[in-house]
Amino acid sequence: MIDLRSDTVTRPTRAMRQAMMDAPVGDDVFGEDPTVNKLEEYVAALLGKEAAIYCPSGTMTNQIGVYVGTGRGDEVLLHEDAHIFRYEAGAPALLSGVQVRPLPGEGGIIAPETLRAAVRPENVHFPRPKLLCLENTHNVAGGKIFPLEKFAAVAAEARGLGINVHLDGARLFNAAMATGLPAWEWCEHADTVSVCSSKGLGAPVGSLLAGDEETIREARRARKAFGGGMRQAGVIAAASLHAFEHHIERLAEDHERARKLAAGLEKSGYTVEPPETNIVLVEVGEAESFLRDLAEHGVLATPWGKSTVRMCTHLDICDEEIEAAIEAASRVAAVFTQL
Ligand code: TLP
Repeated sequence: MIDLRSDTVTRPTRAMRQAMMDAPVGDDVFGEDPTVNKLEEYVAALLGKEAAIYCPSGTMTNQIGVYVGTGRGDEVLLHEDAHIFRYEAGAPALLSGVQVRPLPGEGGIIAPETLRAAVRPENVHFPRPKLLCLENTHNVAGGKIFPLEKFAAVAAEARGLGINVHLDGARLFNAAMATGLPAWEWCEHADTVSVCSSKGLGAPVGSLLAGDEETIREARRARKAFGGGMRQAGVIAAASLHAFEHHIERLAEDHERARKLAAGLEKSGYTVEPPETNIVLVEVGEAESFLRDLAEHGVLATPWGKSTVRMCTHLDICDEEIEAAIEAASRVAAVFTQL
């Protein structure tokens, strides 16, 4: 099967498994795992932040970001298609007791004026707006990049309004590779940043939350309370460290393959948005039946609405598989046009 459902489906490479085998370990709840400590320092430096904390998932790093950036009853402003709003099981309400305020915006981008209009003044009736969550690249929008100037502008607006900024950077390095800008340039405009090693970077597990030292100290308490304190976690942290050290540059290959895939699908008659990174959104008529037929031709993708499917390129997809996926989709299209 050619698995384009997500860039989370990758399996650890041989070199990554070797790094896991060789990792020195200790009890990370005691702060004694040398591999976890090294990973946290490495990622903090990569993002230009004072400190970082290693967690099992991007959901956990996002939710700890929400928790440390708010108090009970506060309001979190985010895009209506944000992962934190759509795909994290209601965790802001469940874990932090906050209200979320979804905002509109083309391509996952929130404009400064949209934020300004949504923020209400101090009044006994209103929740206090405390945190703005931004996402780069934007998953639901199809791996769209949040352009740096627009990101800086809305973050500056938030700061002017006394609102902290959290960046869901599950695919921040895709944005960095696609633009040629270093990841820390976006992070400068955020108080907390979540990055994942388990998406395009190809690790089996692991995300980090970065911020200033005081915030990350608080995040350590939250991680323990949320059940994310791990012991000899160096075994898995080694995979993440390997991913950050060796798999960032190669994201450019995924982007190139996404462009090839989009071009091939378009040639076969599908409507495709030109991808900016590694996510391709395809209009297919009826998503469910298309996916069933596509699977019969050996290709998996994800439904992304009634008539849209998502295909992701990643570490485990090579050029031949892109060709084969295009061929499979064109066969499905041919059957459609015969009906
Ligand atoms: N995204 C997954 C699904 O949950 C939709 C995927 O297949 O794309 N932020 C963003 C922007 C994400 O795309 C994801 C995962 C997460 C956070 C959560 O990461 P995990 O799965 O590690 O909790």
